[in-house]
Amino acid sequence: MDPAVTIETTEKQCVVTTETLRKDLAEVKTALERKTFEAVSAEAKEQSNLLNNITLEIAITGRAGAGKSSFVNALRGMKDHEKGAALTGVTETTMVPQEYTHPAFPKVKIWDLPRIGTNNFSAKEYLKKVNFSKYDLFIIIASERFSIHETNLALEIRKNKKKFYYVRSKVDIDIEYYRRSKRISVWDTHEMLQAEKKTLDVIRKDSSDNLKALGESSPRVFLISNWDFGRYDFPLLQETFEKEQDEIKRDVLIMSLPILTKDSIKKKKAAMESLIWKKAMVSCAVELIPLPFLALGCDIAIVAVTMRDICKVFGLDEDSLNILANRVGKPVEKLKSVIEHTPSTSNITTEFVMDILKRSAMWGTIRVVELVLDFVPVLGCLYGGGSSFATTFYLLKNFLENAVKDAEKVLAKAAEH
Ligand SMILES: Nc1nc2c(ncn2[C@@H]2O[C@H](COP(=O)(O)OP(=O)(O)OP(=O)(O)O)[C@@H](O)[C@H]2O)c(=O)[nH]1
Ligand SMILES: [Mg+2]
Repeated sequence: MDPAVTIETTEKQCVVTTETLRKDLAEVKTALERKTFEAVSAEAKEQSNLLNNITLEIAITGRAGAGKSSFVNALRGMKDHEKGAALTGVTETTMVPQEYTHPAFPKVKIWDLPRIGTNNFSAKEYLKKVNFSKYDLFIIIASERFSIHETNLALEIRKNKKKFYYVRSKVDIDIEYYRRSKRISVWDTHEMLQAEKKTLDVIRKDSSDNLKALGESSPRVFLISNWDFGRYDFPLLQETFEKEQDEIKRDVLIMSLPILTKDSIKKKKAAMESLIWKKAMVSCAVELIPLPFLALGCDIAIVAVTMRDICKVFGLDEDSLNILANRVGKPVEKLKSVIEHTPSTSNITTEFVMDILKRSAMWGTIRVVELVLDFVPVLGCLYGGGSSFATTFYLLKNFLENAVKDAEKVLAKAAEH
């Protein structure tokens, strides 16, 4: 029989079996098999604070009225006209890139760039003016056919070895136009789905042919609606730019994009799992606070900060909940009512973590440590012979599992009619 150890990290229990532990620690084990303990510790230290250290700058560009500012808002999970949102439907031209920081992670920035294709437009000059080298990726957005301005810009971006993605916005308008022209009732689900598929197929082929005619050999175009961001090709676009970023930036991207589907929660969970073993290594390597009642130490402040980051990543902090409530037009209290396990971020203090640790003093920690060391013996080099690592790891892991459950419930509540 697989030995199961129950540890009580909060009111909820976390059951650790040999099998779950092997899954939980697979990544750290592989890292330690491939590199020295010192190299893995150093990397863990560098990467453990990626949400506060790594910058991610996304540039949105396109012609007048293409939907640039609306895309900026949708990426930030915001509604147009919300306080702090990018202004949409404006007629005045700005020649300066507008910076919008992510509501929860200030190192993630989305840039609303000036319009392209205005008088005497030169892609080279434009990129110089907007200081192109600082962006990690460009979104080139058009609400109609792509023109020579978009392809010239893409060519120039490619020359400068940066990534770009063609996005065709406002597909909801095309679908609605088709529906009306064919007199399809909105209540006829089957016909509606057909109408949607037909319209998207036509736009896809048309955009692709149009870009080929302009010299793009194998164009990729993502069809989206800024008004229904989780639908159409946005999930595919998200997946594509995640795949094409380096590992670190990819994790920042996954952690910071808004939760639109259950799949985004799954991806965020995987990214956070990869982060918490690094946090656990760091937490027992620096500024140790000895905890006599547990005969071990771990950096309580790191644990508290990580718990707050988990809340932000899963949209469970106050600001994210307010933004979501606004987006879906529901009182924030309604969304909060389904959160069962995750405390409000303002309550996640070092005292809060201490309290959990104190209450957990009688856990089966020793058995867990034995299991951990059995699987990854080298963790015994860490402070406390691995016990600090196991404590921090399972404390955070349990918090993460609960946050995932709460995020799923909030998503379901937000989608309720
Ligand atoms: N139906 C629909 N309308 C959209 C969509 N995206 C943007 N719009 C609307 O299109 C208009 C222009 O959108 P903006 O986001 O302001 O476009 P922009 O590219 O920032 O425009 P400028 O900054 O003026 O060049 C606004 O009225 C938006 O509400 C979309 O996907 N679907
Ligand atoms: Mg704009």
